[in-house]
Amino acid sequence: MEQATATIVKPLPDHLFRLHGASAEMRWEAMSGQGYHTPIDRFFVRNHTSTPLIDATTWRLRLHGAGIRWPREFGYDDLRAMPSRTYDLAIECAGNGRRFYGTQQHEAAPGTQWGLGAIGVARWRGVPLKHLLKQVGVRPEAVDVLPTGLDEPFEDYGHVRRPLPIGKAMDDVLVAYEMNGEPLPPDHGFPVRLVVPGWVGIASIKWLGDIEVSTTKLFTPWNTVFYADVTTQPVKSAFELAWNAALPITGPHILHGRSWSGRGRIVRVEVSFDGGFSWRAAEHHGHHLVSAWLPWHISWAPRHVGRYVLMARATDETGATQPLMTPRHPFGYHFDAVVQHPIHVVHG
Ligand SMILES: Nc1nc2c(c(=O)[nH]1)N[C@H]1C(S)=C(S)[C@@H](COP(=O)(O)O)O[C@H]1N2
Ligand SMILES: [Mo]
Repeated sequence: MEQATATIVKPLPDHLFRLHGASAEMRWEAMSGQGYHTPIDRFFVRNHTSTPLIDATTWRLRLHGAGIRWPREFGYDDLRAMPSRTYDLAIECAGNGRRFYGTQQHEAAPGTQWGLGAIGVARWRGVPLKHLLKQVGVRPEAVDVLPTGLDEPFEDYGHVRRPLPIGKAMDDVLVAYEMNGEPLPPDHGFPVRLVVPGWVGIASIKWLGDIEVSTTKLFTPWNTVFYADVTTQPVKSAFELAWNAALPITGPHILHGRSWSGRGRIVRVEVSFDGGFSWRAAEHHGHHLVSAWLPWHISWAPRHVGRYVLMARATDETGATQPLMTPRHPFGYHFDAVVQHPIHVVHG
């Protein structure tokens, strides 16, 4: 587990992160007292290999393939000189919550044992991908758009790359060079990454170097072996509390949390303090955005000291509600069940 420090550039202090091999998970208590966005110093990192250090002055983004008319390269300054857009968007790993297949459902799934901290919301600024694609003359026969990362090849699978259908690429995908008002940090894709709203994190390719536009369906290990058949992210919720947090009996407490869905706005959040027997509506505050998250809070006066299990359940505008159990998934993606969050109420 020490390995992550060598493959990730930014500091990973223990109070902000849990390390998982080459990746680092945000501790949810690190969002407590924070604003809408996840600060860069606590945004999770998921690396297949390690963070490359790229020189923006020599870096080029190459657009090519049978699906475009005028193949060309863009430099960093070319992109920065184009009209930009700024969006608040979540990036979430498909495997976020995987640990709970084992701990809650007694059927552990293989892979990184993320709790709920493989998500972050940032303010991303960049050039809409459709804007770049229009400049290179997308042909009507274009089918897939394949972004490739400049990080080291992953095992025998080659560079990290995953095709996007042309419809999504021409819709709301951003070619981002800024995160929370700063140039992208090395760990999050400097100089340029994709941000693909609502989709699994693997779609948001970091350290972008190459985009192929094809006229046939494309296949890479990242849409056949890994992350096959996963696109949008389901509904989830988390409390801004440590696992096994201790709360004094002297209440009432205002408990904070956030809920999100890759499929639409969150419309309702309910919380249970009694194992799912009764549920109370949480209050929403702040933004109510698509493809980001909804912060909420609820007041609670515990009656006795001892162990409690907190549960939060959200519903999005498509009507999808978090179930109590997620069907088994061979790779442990898309855990959307209500998470049972243990806490202790102690003498104040
Ligand atoms: N080039 C490249 N892009 C990548 C990855 C990677 O390892 N290499 N990891 C992907 C995965 S699985 C996720 S969940 C997100 C994580 O983004 P973050 O590290 O900025 O949080 O980046 C995606 N883009
Ligand atoms: Mo991921």
